[in-house]
Amino acid sequence: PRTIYLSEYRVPAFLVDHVDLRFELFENGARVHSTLTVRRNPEYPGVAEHLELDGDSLKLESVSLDGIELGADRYQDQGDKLVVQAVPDKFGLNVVTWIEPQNNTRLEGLYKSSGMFCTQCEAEGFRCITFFPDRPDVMARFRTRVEADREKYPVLLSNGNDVDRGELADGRHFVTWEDPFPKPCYLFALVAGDLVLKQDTFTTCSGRDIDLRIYVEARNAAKCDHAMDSLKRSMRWDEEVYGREYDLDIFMIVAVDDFNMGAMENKGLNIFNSSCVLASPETAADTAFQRIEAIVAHEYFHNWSGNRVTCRDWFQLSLKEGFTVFRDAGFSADMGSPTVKRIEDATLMRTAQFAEDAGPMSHPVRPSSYMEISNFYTLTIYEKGAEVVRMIHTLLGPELFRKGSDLYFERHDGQAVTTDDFVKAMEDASGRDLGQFRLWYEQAGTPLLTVRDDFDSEAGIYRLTIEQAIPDSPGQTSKNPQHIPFALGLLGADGTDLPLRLFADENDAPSERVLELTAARHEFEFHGLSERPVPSLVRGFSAPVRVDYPWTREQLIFLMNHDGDGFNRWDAGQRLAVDVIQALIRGDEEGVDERLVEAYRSLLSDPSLDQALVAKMLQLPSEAYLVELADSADAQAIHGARTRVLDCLAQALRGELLECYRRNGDDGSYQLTPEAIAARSLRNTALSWLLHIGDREACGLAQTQFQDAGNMTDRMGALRALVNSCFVTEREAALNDFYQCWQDDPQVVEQWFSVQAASLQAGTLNHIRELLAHPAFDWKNPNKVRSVIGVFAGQNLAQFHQADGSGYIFLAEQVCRLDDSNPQIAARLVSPLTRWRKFAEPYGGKMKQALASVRDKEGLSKDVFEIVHKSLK
Ligand code: B3K
Ligand code: ZN
Repeated sequence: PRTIYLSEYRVPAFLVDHVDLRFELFENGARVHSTLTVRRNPEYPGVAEHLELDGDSLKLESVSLDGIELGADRYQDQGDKLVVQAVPDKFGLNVVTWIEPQNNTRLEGLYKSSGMFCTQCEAEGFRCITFFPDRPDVMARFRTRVEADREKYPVLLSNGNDVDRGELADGRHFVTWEDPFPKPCYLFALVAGDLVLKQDTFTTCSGRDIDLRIYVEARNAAKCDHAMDSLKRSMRWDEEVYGREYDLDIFMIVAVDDFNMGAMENKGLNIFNSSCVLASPETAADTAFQRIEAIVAHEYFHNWSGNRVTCRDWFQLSLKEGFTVFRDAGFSADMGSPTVKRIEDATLMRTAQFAEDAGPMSHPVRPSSYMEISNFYTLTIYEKGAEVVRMIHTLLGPELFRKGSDLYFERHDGQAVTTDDFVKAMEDASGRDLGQFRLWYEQAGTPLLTVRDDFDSEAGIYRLTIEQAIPDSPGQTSKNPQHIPFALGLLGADGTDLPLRLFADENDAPSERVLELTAARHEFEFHGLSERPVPSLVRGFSAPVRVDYPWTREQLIFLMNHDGDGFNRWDAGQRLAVDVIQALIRGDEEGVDERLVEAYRSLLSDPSLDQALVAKMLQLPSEAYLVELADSADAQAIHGARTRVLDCLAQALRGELLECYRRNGDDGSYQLTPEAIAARSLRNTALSWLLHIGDREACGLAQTQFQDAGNMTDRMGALRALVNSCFVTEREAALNDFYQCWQDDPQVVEQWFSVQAASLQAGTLNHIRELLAHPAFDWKNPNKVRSVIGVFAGQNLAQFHQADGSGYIFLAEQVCRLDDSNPQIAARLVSPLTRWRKFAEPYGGKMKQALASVRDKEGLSKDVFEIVHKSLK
């Protein structure tokens, strides 16, 4: 496969002003009639004689230019390209193609999911529908006529407004849609199916009534309320916080079962993975409710950050994704607990994005090359991209940031632009120089900040030195220092924040500062201090960096109790737990430090603390995070040490846990407030810890909770605790019961698969093989594949990393199998193996072998090829 470089970017030779599409949908295929209004791009350097259109898996039926059918000598069908020779400056081009959606297992382009037709075009799926300049900087107005059997497909949808509909012969009908906004073809969408409609209205800030529609299969009709509420809240929030009003008269969401990712922001017609839109308290857990709210918002926000202003080329993907993730994070923070949201985002960054950034697929937020763009929908593009925007927000402050975003939307409305255009708008609106800051887009790798301090008690001066270093990454060495906002607080002995005086005579000094690091080494002095302070570093995770500072355990406990920054209180607890677990792994300590137990005891027994924060603080650092922190990870040792800490905490705090369980009992109502979510989280954490140590009484509590739960969070909490306990009969009974009860609901069955795939019981791999043979498992459905294979390989450290390599061989087999039908899913699934360098022997070597077996498969897709080859290099 060929590598594509950013440096090769050229403006398109031809522009398309208008696209007229007609889809004839049948059971054995679909005929696509496309008429393009084409003209030469005046900005194209040189003269292009031929028009080149992209295509993939198309059967070409005819080509006409200005109404005259062309003979085969006038064009070449090269499979991935249609070249039309010697075209005039302006012309109409009509192309008819035949495609087979019913056989499309890649789920890119037009395909079928549970009997309905649907599309996924981003990034390069439109070329699987018809020949077209499939690149985001070609923006056209689309008119789409969909024709299908009326009985089978009563609902026919596309982007924009429906402008015409009618009956056709043979029981067929059509609907015509027109989208007034020019858009790149990756935002095109079509749906045809037998769907029910949930409707609502939203009145915009300027008083326009928008028709909100969620289309789902009839059996899901009762599961749309949460998505609809989330949509209305997002629309209001975007008006209030960003001044962005919705622009069409209709906004549609369609739920489909077979979808490669979460959802897609097609103009006016968002298509969602069912699991990211459908929810009821009985069938979806709190995490699902929160995820749905965030994804509905994310896709909606794309209407401005992505659709009205789009990407010039796919190297600029983070322009829309990073910014939109930043926007949805702000929304979620405002809808719930900002501290908890920050903890969740930082956890994802530190656990998974840092790992990606230190691994073989490490790439900058704006990459400079790729083989398969689908592989670049990564944590770096999305989450690190959002952190980069967040740092701009921190450096500019909220008012100037808003000025910058207003300028960006105004200046680039209707255009396809670059991350640099975004930064430029921020600079122009604020007057700040973000020249060095741009390195965040260009350099890969996670900066490491080494922080050291000393206190001059005589002079009352506290000195902080901060050094930054950015590790080498594939294709990038000796990097330059980046511009890092470093939020700092200093705590006095009584636990309060001290004033941060940068000069001896500074009056009214603030108690928190954002220091701006720009050099490889900085030294800061804080004056007028009567005692050595305890530093609170990178408050709120003000930059996506690692911090090395020699905290003592006493200092960490002090910060856990007193830090004025909720995020850093949590962080101190994590660091303390990590320190204790690592000491056990190294064998430096025999038992679990009593101070950790006491710290957890205070968390559990003080109801005056913010319970949402406590619920997060009680979660021990994950195994994945411990792997990420290790130089050479011994998977079983990590699992063993973490388990020992859990055992010890649960044994020592049995009374407190039971009390916490009772105090946080279910009051029968299901609310999604931070308090209610925290209460459910606390009672289920208490339950799982108690079952972890085989507590009989807790087993009874879990069984009762499992039976009586009024919501899925509690039912699943009880099931998970039982599945990971030693109570064999009880756990088998609960699993069977659960399946009997929910077998007709695919999304609940997925949760049932996942809880088993994540099981800590020995022999889980054999059980996984049984699950793959279960009648409810479906190789063609990405959610099922993820819920079994993805969860096992990605979240079950101890069972996946078997010393004999059986987990790796298993994964390699499944990746090869999936690569033939759905390369995108195969490429995602292989990723745990790409971390082989991180693992100690015998793990690392055996992971590498498994990866090599994937590399040697015949007819490997471009998707998997790129990942496997880069990881073995
Ligand atoms: N933009 C889509 C992702 C498309 C992925 C294509 N492989 C969803 C989102 O980020 O909103
Ligand atoms: Zn997105």
